[in-house]
Amino acid sequence: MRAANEALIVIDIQNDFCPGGALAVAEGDLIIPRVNALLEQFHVRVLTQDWHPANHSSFAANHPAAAPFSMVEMDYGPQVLWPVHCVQGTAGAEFHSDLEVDRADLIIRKGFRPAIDSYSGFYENDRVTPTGLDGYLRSRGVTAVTIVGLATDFCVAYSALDAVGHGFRTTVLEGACRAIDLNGSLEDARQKMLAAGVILEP
Ligand code: VGL
Ligand code: ZN
Repeated sequence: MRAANEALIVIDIQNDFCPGGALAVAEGDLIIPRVNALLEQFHVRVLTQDWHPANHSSFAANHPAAAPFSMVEMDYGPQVLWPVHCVQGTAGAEFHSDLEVDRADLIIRKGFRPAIDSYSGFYENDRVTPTGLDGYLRSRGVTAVTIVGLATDFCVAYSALDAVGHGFRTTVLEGACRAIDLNGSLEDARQKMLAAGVILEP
């Protein structure tokens, strides 16, 4: 087992991010056996779940004439417009059936405010609205986090940058993640994580 001060944070292993899903990440399902094994090794285990209302502002379908994967300017800055995904209560928003969800201590849902997207498990994309994860980890005595899941260049990277910014020793296991890789976003995210002091391990 890992030390009691270490948490595993598993990002968004949901049907819509796996092959066949609405915003499928290539090989997204291949990481699940390793993630299940990791869940056995940590005392503190958190899952995040992308959880959008149907009228969510990150969906291209909710912007007239906007194409999926185009950019838009929100009140809080630039935002990618995504295909409709992870709508609350739908099969696409459920965790992949192979993920050992029962091993989780806490499930953090994010992206439920129609006007703000939320990539990070810690903060919404306005960078000021917290999810409560920081307080949960601190109250359980966590000082180091290991982050895995989908997608490396969006929700994993944003979560890792927030974690390291809040003083957690932060490791991303890249082999237990898969990326969307939109216009070089994977390499961009890797460089930002390295510059911020996130430890990238295979
Ligand atoms: C994600 C795009 C939109 C992710 C979530 O989990 O990386 N990406 N919503
Ligand atoms: Zn989303």
